[in-house]
Amino acid sequence: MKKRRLTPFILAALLGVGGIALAAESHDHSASPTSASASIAATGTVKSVDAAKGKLVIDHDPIPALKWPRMVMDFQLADKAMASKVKAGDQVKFDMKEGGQGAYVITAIEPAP
Ligand SMILES: [Cu+2]
Repeated sequence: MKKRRLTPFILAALLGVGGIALAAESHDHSASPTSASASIAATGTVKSVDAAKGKLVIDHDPIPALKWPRMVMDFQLADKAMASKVKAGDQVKFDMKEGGQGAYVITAIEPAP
């Protein structure tokens, strides 16, 4: 009886340690939506481009990783020069990551084929 009670506890302890080690090692290719450094791929249609501010308004498709429905929202470009790659009306593929305070930064963007 005592052994049966102990085993799950030990297993849980081992799994806990293993989980921490995994999280620390997998940040480069983690798909976790809660990780601040995770890049999230998305698609949508450019509504407007503000090249001076490096901002885009995109009508983006649903993003399951973030549980976002389709919506129109602002995105900051990681580099203002990226604004020249797209124009209003373009279908685009882009990568973004959380930039803090609910803002999202586009790190890569290209017209969708
Ligand atoms: Cu959105």
